[in-house]
Amino acid sequence: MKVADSLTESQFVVTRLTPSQVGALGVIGILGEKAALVLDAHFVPYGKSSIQSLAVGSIAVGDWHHAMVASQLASGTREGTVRQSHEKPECVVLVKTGMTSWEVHVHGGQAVITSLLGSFVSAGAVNISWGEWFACNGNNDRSMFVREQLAQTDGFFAAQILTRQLAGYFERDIEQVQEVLCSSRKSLEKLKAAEAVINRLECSARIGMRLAKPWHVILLGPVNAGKSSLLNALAGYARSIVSPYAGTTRDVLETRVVLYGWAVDLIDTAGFHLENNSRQPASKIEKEGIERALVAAQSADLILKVRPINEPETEWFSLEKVGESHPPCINVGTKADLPDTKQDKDNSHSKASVVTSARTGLGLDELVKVIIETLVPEMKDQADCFLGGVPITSGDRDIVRDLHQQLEIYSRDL
Ligand SMILES: Nc1nc2c(ncn2[C@@H]2O[C@H](COP(=O)(O)OP(=O)(O)OP(=O)(O)O)[C@@H](O)[C@H]2O)c(=O)[nH]1
Ligand SMILES: [Mg+2]
Repeated sequence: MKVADSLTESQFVVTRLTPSQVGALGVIGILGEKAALVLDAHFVPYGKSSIQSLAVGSIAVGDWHHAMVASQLASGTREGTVRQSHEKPECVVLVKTGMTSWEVHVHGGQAVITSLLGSFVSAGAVNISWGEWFACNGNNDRSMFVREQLAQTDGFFAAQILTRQLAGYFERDIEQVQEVLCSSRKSLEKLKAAEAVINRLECSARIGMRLAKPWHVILLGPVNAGKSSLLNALAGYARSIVSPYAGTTRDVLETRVVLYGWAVDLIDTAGFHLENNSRQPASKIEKEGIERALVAAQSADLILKVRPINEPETEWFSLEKVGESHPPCINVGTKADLPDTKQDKDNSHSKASVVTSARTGLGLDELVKVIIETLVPEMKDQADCFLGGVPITSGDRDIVRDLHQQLEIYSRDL
């Protein structure tokens, strides 16, 4: 990585370039004349190479000794110092990225990265955020935004789309259209090619504008319908409490999963009781839970309306309760493994878009497929729309809108 043009050489800064969670690898960046002194005090390269002889762009592998710097820097002597640390050294890779800038690559444990950062800070370096580091690193606002989104995103597809934007796919698409508009020789063929690019960009904008935001999918249904069991089956672990007692779930409970490569927050809710059910009225706490479920449903992207298919159908809940413009809804039948206790089995099945069993796994793949097709219909309808540039900011969308208008004018002159 090239280091900050606008950070001056007299500055001495250090930053953690990898996410702050535990990861396989940790990378820290250091800039400043004093960096070499600190590195020399801690780092013992394998083989003959010393860090003084390293050329820009080359690497050295060696041991990092944690407890060295203070005494060496204080005495100002580097040569001939006996390395006295009793701690086990870490194997690190040192990269010289510029005349006074470096990266240290180490395993991703928290303690070792904190220790490395601390070594530079105690020698006078300022610990800056990775955002500040990249902002000074010749990155424009858009690429900073992409990097920030990449750090937040969970799903494979969102990460893939963002990585393509970092590689300049959007800019290339825009240049292609601008070339057509600026060319002195107009042609229908060029117009069609440019229109195809703009169509693709417009098609992908809805998703592009919310890549770091997971989808919210809420499960609503009567008590004991199997909502929590279904959520657990989709998540792959026992996230929600399941029991044969009606009214087990009381609160709104969110669980992050990745379905078909998209980050989804599944939201479990308190079950509805039949209205005027004197045998099983909802308690005060359950009523509060149901209220919360309805509020959460208003801002969800998708409702799963869950109902056990082995029981007689009752009109327990109407979507109008969520609001006039409620999110799209999928009817999900549950407990398909149980014997049918009612007459009209075919009718019951046909009313459910997807029939599932949390116990046997029946229908779960189909349900995931239907969920993603409903949330991201673009994947099915125009599969190539995420393969190139994707507008990810309102500024990007304005550029696309403006080019669309210019293409319309261009087409009138043909
Ligand atoms: N046989 C069978 N039983 C199921 C299935 N799904 C849920 N159950 C059972 O149905 C009962 C209720 O399941 P829950 O998942 O707690 O239902 P819920 O809709 O979350 O219930 P509340 O939280 O009370 O609203 C439990 O005894 C489950 O074991 C299924 O697919 N097959
Ligand atoms: Mg429940």
